[in-house]
Amino acid sequence: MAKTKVAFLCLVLLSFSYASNDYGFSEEEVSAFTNPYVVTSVVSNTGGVTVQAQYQAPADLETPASEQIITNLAITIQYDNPYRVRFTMTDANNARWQVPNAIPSYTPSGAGSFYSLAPIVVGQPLSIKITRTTDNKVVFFLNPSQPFGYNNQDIGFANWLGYPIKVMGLGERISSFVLAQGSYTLYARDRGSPIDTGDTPDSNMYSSQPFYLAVDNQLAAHGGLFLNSNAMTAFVGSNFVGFRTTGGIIDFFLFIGPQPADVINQYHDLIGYPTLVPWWGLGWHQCRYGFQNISVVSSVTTSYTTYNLPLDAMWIDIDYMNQYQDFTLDPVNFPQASFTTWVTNLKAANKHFVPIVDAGIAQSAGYSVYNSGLNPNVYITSAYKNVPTTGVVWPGVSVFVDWFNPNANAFWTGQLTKFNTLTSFSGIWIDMNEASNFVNGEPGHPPSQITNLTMPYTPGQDVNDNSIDVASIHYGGILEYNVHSLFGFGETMATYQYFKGLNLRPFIITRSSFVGTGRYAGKWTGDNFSQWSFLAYSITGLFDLGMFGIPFAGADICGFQGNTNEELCSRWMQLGTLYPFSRNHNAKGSVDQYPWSFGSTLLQTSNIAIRTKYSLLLHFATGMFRVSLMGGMHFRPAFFDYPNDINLLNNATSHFMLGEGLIVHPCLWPGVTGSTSYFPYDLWYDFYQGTYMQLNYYNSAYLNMTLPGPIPIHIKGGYIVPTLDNSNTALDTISLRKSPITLVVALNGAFQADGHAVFDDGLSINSLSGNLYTMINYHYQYVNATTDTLIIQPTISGYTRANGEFPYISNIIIYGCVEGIRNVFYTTTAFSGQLNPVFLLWNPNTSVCKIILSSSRQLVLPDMAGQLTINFYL
Ligand code: MIG
Repeated sequence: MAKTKVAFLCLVLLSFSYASNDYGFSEEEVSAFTNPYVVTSVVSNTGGVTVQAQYQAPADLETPASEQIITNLAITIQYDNPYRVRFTMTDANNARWQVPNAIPSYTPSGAGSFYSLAPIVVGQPLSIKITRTTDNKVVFFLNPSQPFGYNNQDIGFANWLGYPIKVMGLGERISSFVLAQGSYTLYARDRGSPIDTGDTPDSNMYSSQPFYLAVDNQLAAHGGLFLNSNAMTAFVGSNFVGFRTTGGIIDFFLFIGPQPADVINQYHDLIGYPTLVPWWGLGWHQCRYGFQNISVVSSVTTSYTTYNLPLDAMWIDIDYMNQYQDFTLDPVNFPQASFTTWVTNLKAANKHFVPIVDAGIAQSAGYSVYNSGLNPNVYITSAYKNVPTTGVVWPGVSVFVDWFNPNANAFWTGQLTKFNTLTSFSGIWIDMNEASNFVNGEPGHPPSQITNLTMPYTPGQDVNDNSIDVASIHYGGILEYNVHSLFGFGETMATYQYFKGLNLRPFIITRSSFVGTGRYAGKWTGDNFSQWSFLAYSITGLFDLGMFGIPFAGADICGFQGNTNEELCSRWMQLGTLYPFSRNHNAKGSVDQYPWSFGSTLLQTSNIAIRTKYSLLLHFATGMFRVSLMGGMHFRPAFFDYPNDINLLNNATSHFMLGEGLIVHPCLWPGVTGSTSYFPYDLWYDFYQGTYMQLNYYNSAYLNMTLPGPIPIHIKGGYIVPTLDNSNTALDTISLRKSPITLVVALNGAFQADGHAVFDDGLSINSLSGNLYTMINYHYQYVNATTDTLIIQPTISGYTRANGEFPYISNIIIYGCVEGIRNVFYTTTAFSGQLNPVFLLWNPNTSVCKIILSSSRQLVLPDMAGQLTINFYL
């Protein structure tokens, strides 16, 4: 490809973005950009198309030396399944870098009738078009009149839809949920939360997630994954999405849609469903950077009990380490004896310890961890000689494990095993795994032999910025240049192997991620700020991570960098306890932000918030289990549930869904005691009280948001949510599992409602694969004018409750109950009789019925073999 054209690629894509159907170029200009690859052969069959294409230099342009043109392209278009097409384009003559491990292997099943097959013509410039047949919309168009280039270190292409779209995804960054038109850098980098508006090309953060979701004006959606690990730019235009990468191949997956949630499911079908999360992981976590010593940690732990607040895990940051060396304890401030006493008590109180582990391994002669990685060598090799490449991180000069090395897993699991005997951890927090480097490249050397000066294209930043030398070499000769953004993914997979060896669900929180990370770990959003805007950005961050298949995610609650305040922290506790992963974390030197650090407003709000999460823990566990079973999202944009309601997309962070039945309206603003809030068109009831929401003409209602108080949650008519009574008293999720269950039944206009609950041991890694879970379906329906029925039906009964777990259903609360209930009968396969509730309450003003049972008249339900039917006589 000629220099002029290469230079134009970026410019052109950007310029095009500002004029939707009018490209803003004269005809001659457009034809000058014609795709220089001419098709030399096409073989089509039912599984796809195989194409050969050859570069033909446009006569008027010269080829600069820095561009190494790939002359012959081997192209396949594979009909993966009725909803997915895969395009691969690579050098027909030489092997190129391809991303391993990101997607599980699969057998293509061929096209259905939802998309057109791709016609390709010999002798023409390469052009591929795929149309969605349900609405005849183009969902992929490699437009021959638009820029396309395939050079060794500079590959560019775009999907030209030709109609306006809104684009989401393309992480990791801090941005609005719908991305502004512009260019976005994808490259793993340790950089704490710059705001990316699309014209700030070096605002890339910890992960590379080259997946997008696009929604058009008719609200039809398609998606794309550009499976490529090199540093790249993604271009978001008004009517196209383009990519320009610095290596690898074009491996692009198209998801046909047509609804946003369909696209997300189609994407998750490809990359694999997320790993199960341990029950305790869904509880409340406290962390801080800057714990001075184990006594401080211990007193924070004790304060949780003193203030009668639930807590499931205490985390310790790099403060515990000896000279910041992984897998060691500081003998002065975290001496082994006091540490062991603390962690023993912690575990006796049903709580867990999660330590940080950093990516850099100190290069220190007497450090046994470093030494054991030398023989056999597991480190990434220097570009200069056959020794480990080095960087500088917290412990000083450090080396980095090469996750491509076949000995790396054994080394890593060995270290974790030893470390567990030292610290009895239950989960691992992996930080700095971009991998971060405080200097550029190797100390004592120039940053790299591969730099902006040698690269024909630089995506936003020098690839060596805060990176180990990108010319460093991995096992088998793989260049760091190609796999830089895969470091965190590799570390995550190795850490997962450790937990798998114990048959435990992994509790791994990683900072860097790539396509496929969710199969192994959860993630937090990194170094946010204690600022109101970051409260809202956290919602965007979790939507993105959910789309990327990493649903177990959270942001640092109350904010990391800078000082929080009581009001912000109170709002953050309200919202953050509804993240799937709820952890309060703070930077060193910032004011304390524990629930008790300010005043009674924060303390009371924290108590309500954490206990609300615990009352919903079975709902969270069920929702997360279902995502692991079949993909999709639990914490998700309301727009995905109401894909015809553009208001929900335009104000995506004002509300979110927790599963199908609950909508949350967080308070994201200071000085506010309530807000007029928008609801999607449906029946909604206040989740706590059962009062029916009267919506105004604009589908809005005023929601009280006074502090201290609960976050507004509403349940949709037609849904049943199980809640846990012991959330009032429990101080951890282990005791919470002994809780009776209250069923909250919200009726729709037809007096119906449905829900689910999944029960398992909350710990085993094989609960899903081994069918060691019980799934209960709840179905409430109108039978006749005097009878309603609740059917409780186990669909899978693989889990036997441990003694005392989820002993019975204590209450059935019915919202939208327009008549009082006089009698309750129940029938099981073995028995039938009258149920004698302690109380049958009906409030005609709120239309709430409460059937209060007692332990002596218990309904022992969760793992029963047969169906249970409860008849309510009105
Ligand atoms: O260079 O371990 O994002 O959560 O507290 C900073 C100290 C290293 C960055 C993490 C942050 C953590 C901090 N770490």
